[in-house]
Amino acid sequence: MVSRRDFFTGAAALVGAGMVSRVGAASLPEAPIMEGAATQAPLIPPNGRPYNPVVTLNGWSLPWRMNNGVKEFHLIAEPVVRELAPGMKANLWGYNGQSPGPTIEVVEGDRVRIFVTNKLPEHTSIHWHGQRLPNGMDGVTGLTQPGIKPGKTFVYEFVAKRPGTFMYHPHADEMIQMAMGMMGFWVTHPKNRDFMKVDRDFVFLLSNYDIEPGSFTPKVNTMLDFNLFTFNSRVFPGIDSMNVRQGDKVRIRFGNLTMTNHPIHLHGHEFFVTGTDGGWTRPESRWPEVTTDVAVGQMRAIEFEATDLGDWAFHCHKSHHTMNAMGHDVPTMIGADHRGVAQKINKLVPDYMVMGERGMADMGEMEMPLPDNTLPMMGGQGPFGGIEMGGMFTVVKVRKEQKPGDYKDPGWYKHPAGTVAYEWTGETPAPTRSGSAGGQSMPSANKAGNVELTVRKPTGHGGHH
Ligand SMILES: [Cu+2]
Repeated sequence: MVSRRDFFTGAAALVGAGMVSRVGAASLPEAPIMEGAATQAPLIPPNGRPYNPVVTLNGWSLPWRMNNGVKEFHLIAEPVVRELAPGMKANLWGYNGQSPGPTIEVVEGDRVRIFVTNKLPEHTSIHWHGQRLPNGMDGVTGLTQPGIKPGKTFVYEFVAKRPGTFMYHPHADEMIQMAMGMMGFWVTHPKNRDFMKVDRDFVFLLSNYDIEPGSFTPKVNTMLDFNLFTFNSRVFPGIDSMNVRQGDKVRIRFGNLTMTNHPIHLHGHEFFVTGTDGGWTRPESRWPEVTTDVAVGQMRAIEFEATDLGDWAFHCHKSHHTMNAMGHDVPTMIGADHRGVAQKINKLVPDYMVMGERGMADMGEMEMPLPDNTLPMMGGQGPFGGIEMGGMFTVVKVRKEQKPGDYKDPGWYKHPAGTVAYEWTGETPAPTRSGSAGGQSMPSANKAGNVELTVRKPTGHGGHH
């Protein structure tokens, strides 16, 4: 906290330098508002200790005001309209115009003062998840502070002691406020700019929503059965690609504020988990992975060298988390013949169609009339057709020509001739099956025809998380 003595000497120094008026010094810092969901260029620090800025996927970093050596930020908790992907908007709660709120970037040892103005219809607070700070700055309503009432502004102040990866979120009516999208990323950069240096450093949060097709506002009492799984409150094909130069050392940091775990998977490269909620991992503790699970409330930083050119998928490996809302509660129809039924219903309902009797791949391209303000269950067009993904899916684009510091989308990868899977156009003889028991190490207990399976996906709730 600022002592009385510090305050008066600080104010005198400011007036003396003629930089900021007495009124200015006592006033709130500006609260910039972001209007779109596009990934913004990294924020190059205009003052303070230098650092290598991060890039927030479909997000931005909050500018600050330097006041007597203190970095001052202003967050506005407020209702926002967030575009989840082109074609779908959601009424969420967030900070400074978007959900999630802006990323806050500071340097180890910085004194940080954050003004939080509440424009929500109920009280709130901000908890600085993972930080070392005075207990009274921890942001837990009722336990360490009273709630910030609507229309009021509170001030948090502490020294960012530990470099690493953090998040912020309310600790007041928490289930509702997080279900509405209130959260943000925080990076404390190391004082030594060369420590753990990388060429690209991407960050985002994982969040989930339950928004019925055709509606705009999340159902806030949902506990497990969410139908939209997002990277930074965006779903594929609305999530920007992460564009890097071949040979770049790439770091991707993510924090999980959904209500379930997510096995995050990268194609074409192995990575190491170099950071967790508690700090950087020791080099001798690391092992190579292509998937790492991030539990609720956890953060992970992964690093890899982008050696191989191409468009590499990066996604949650729970397949229902790479689908948008329509993918839930649809019974399995594979193998069922609906022709007769469909014909009969068609007489009554001309547009009637049956979903998924040859698998669900048709759904990616199907031109079924959708309710307003919803997304196809799976979508996104790639250079070879429908990508058939939604939710937590994006692409890491590795290019030779991508200039250092250039984050622009280079378009789809142009594969060298002879390096793409292709169709076999020769004869396709019937496969040879082993008919005799002696041909196998174990004779099969049930020959085809002996067993009948009737499988149907449960339609009730609570099954998927
Ligand atoms: Cu997932």
